[in-house]
Amino acid sequence: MGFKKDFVWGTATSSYQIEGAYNEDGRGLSIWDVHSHQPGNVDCQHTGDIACDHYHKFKEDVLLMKNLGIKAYRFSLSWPRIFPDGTGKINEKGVKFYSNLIDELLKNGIEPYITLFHWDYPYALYKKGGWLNDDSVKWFKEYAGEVSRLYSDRVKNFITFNEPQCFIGEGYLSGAHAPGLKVSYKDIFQMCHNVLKAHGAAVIAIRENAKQPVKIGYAPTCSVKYPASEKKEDIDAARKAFFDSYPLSRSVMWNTAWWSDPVVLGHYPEDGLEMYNEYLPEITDEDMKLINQPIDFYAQNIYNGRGVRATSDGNYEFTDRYAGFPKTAIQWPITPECLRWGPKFLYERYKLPFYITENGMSAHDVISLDGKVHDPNRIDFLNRYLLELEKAADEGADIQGYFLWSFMDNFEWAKGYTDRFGIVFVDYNTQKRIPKDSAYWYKDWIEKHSI
Ligand code: IFM
Repeated sequence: MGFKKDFVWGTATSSYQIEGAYNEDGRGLSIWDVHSHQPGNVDCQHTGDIACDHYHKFKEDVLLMKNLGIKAYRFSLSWPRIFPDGTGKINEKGVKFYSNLIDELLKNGIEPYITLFHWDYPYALYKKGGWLNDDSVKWFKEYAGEVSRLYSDRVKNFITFNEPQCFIGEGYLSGAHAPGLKVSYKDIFQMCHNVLKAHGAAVIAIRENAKQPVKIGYAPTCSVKYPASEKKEDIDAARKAFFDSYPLSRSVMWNTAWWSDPVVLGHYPEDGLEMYNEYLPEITDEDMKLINQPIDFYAQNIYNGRGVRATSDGNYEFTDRYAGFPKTAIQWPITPECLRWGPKFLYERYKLPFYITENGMSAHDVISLDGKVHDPNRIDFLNRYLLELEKAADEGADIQGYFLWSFMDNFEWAKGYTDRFGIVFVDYNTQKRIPKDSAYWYKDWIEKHSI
């Protein structure tokens, strides 16, 4: 069976990580500009001021994508580039930039997938309380409606949020990401609820303003729980572990069900409601109706996972990673099984057409003496992961597409430019792009798996 004939083979990036031009053409500040300019927040005091200079080099980048056989491109919009103050007055030059990018993609036969929010929150709105302010729902709705009005004549696929787990968990609980705060659980759960409401409001606004039928999705992240064996009891244990709500002691924001059940099923998971009860805001039926807007696809960013086995008392435990367990340069474990079991479990639960909206690895890439960038570890990673994804498709999950993270090396948030996730190497001194061996491998893979 394998992948569908019209499977969407893409790559992904995000605005702050690649665009640069942080203060050009009327762009407003985002919380990441302010955060990265504050000494001590990002490795080596790197900032996204210039990044990959994609703002100026987008035509070259799109051409490179085309030459590498990439069929679809998932990118995010910088909200403050369009609305410098987050709401109100629109920045025409910012609007034009994305319009030109979309035209360039379409001209080169590449399908655009827009993500509305990938973490670069307008600083002006942050100063008004950001996600903690109940008006944040209305602000995001205004932005989403405008994006739809501006681009839905040419763009058919929209994603509301990228990884709410991270921008709330890392931004406001661990403080590792912008805006670098550690707030109370009460505030955290209020923000979660507002983000989910903002998702629903955005879905409504996108549809209301769409110039043609559009497809709308949502892209959270997770750590997949996969079974330690093919035994039924281990599979059941892994499924349960995957969707169980995390206790407060365990990186609580990394919940899968907490972030996705309300969106797709219309309710928060019971175990979470019980565990977090004392910190929860008022949750009304009207809120849940808003959050539970029909969406067209479910997306998930998946990088790794954890093995789970059933225990004799009917519970489960995590399997140990053996000494020398493979890992990427950023120290994430390499667990290809997550691309089989993650999509299977998620499809089974949410029953929506499914996309992998991010997957890939960071490696210690260098330009070799022959002028090329050899990244055999990334090729091996991609090969193993995609073979597992194919198994999920064979086993019945309706998988529509895969977006490799990332098209090119970029600003890896608190790690600055020290980690390279791209299949295209970026020399930050010269802004030269060099496709790595993995880019040619992916090209070949796409060719073999397309009609
Ligand atoms: O670079 C990030 C991306 O912005 C969100 N998902 C994970 C990637 C790698 O850390």
